[in-house]
Amino acid sequence: MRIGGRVFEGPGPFLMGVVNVTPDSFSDGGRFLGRDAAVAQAERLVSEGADLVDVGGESTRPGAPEVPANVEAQRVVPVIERLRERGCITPISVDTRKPEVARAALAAGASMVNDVSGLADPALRELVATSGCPVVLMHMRGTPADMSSRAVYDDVVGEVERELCEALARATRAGVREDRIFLDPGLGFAKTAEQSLALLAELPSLRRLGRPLLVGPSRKSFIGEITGAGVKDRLPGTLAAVAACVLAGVEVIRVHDMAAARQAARVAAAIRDASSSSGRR
Ligand code: PMM
Repeated sequence: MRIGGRVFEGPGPFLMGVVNVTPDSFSDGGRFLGRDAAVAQAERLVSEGADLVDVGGESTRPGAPEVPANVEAQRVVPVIERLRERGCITPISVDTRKPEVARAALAAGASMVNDVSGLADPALRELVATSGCPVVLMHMRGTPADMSSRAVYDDVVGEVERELCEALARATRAGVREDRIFLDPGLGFAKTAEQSLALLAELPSLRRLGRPLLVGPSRKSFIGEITGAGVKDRLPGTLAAVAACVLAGVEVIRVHDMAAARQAARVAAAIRDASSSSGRR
């Protein structure tokens, strides 16, 4: 798959670094709200091995209020512009649910849309279809404001698979090319810790949908529920989840702590590749 100026080939894993230009993200809220701090963080992620940088201007933590499109665009667009001015050639995705924000970000130099609502907005579907940019369709139910009350499933893996399949069909009916789509089970979005763990355990079943997977386990609350660690202390748990993603064949993993995740992903990939090339049963 081509994203911006880069072709992503082979099993990966490719790592997407997170830059939240928000006052209130659960993982790093307020740390990178100023343009220069956000640009410096993006450049640090790239120097530590990020294959992609994901810039977002709206917190999607449970219960977060919606941010007006103009405020969100004012947060992300100057960061993307500045990164491009400074010669950043790493592809940038914009983490947004809103067509106005996506349009402005793509014009400023972003190459991909990462939508936690799975292109629920028809205007965003149309924009992605006409621009031809790659897109991440993530699974969620409801919105960040009400998703916690919607984490009710009989069979979380089967239902997430079916709802991602519906999102994929909606997107392609609107003209989005199927070969431009990544799918993401949305760990922690309308999922309890137990449900996120079931999805991580059964990632290979999402491969039946025939699209590359992107997964974001970094610092998520399921790690806190298992270990009791606060958000700032979840790196070891995050690395265990990164390794699980790699061994399950996930193509792109979204993380905050790039250098550590890069090392964990490299070792897990070496284990994965050693087992498939050993020839023993
Ligand atoms: N998680 C967050 C935000 N955006 N996008 C995708 N595709 N997948 C995710 O799991 C995801 C996301 C929430 O985490 P953050 O507040 O640290 O960005």
